[in-house]
Amino acid sequence: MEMKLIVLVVIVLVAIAVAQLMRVYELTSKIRNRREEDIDLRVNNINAMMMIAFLAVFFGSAVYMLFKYGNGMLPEAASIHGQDVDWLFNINWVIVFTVFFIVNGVLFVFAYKYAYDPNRTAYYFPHDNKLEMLWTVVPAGALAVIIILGLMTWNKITGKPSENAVVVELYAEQFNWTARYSGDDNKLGYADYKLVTTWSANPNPLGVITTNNIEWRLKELDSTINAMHTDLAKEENLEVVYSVASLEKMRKKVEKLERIRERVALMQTNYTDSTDVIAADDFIAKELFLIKDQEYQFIMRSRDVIHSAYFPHFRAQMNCVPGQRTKLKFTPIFTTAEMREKTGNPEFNYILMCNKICGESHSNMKMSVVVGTAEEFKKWQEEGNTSLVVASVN
Ligand SMILES: [Cu+2]
Repeated sequence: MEMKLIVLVVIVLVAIAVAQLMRVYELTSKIRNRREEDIDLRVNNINAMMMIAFLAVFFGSAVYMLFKYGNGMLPEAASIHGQDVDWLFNINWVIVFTVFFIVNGVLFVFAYKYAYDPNRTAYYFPHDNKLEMLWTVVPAGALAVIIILGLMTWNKITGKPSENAVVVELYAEQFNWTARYSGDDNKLGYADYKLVTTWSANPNPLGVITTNNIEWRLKELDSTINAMHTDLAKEENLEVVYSVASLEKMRKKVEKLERIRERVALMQTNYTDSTDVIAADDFIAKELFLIKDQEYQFIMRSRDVIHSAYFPHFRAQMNCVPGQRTKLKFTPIFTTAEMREKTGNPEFNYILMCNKICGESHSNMKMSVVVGTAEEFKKWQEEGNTSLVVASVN
């Protein structure tokens, strides 16, 4: 604390000293009958030279960093559209660096070249329509090219998938991912957050809709609602005393659960055994196994807050929003083994990360991703890495 105070006092005193020095300088200038902007030629030329010196250091360090870090930290893109994204990035870099070197070069060279010279007067140049047109149209054209190319690539990522695309759901929650494969029918069973339960009797963490899950959810809701009514009845009989606040909270919660129960009961009349069939072959996994050269259509859902599914090596990212289904597609083109060879890193693994700060363990929200052949996928499945979503039905 004391140290901080001393530092603060020193800073304030230095500021006052600098202000006073400037004041002294101004006063002496006045006495010598010189204006503030009157600088002798020698100092002026030193300043001009410094412009060139600065430019050399500035460009030198930019080029140095370009070579040292320019390659980026990600290996070659491992998806079809990922290669397009990298190409687009490179085009942007070419434009950005060209403009950067031209504009800054001209800025500092001119500052040097046109430094004050007592034998030269300024050229009067108020306006030029051609010049105005040129520096409006050229940047606008360059931006249009960047935007149109970007939109074309974006549509490739988010557009309609081909008929061969395999549908996989990525379910995000604080703080993990679950992958749900759509199975042989390539159709994901319906899901509804109102059916989400981790009740041990019949867990349904993804809220998948089946007649059985609806039945179990109703049982769970009934049991919770009844228990709460029992508690409220005890309070009415003066067996227990709750604070006004907690009583209000309990009443609100019961009302909410009853509303949910009503809607779940409605689902029971709307859904028949045919919905069970769609969900019956869905299977989930805590690791994402993808087949090389197979197109995938990912459907993202979130249970709680906004997350973001980020596959750095496939150059793919999409937000996962509660109450919404967001989509993204890509085709992996290198297996994990091939990528290990490419990167020269035998430990290399693909990864899915959360790219929205979603809570305290956000940084742990990852899922390992493996790319292999169709045979390897089958083997992976047989090794028991997956489980049916409706396994607990029977
Ligand atoms: Cu997250």
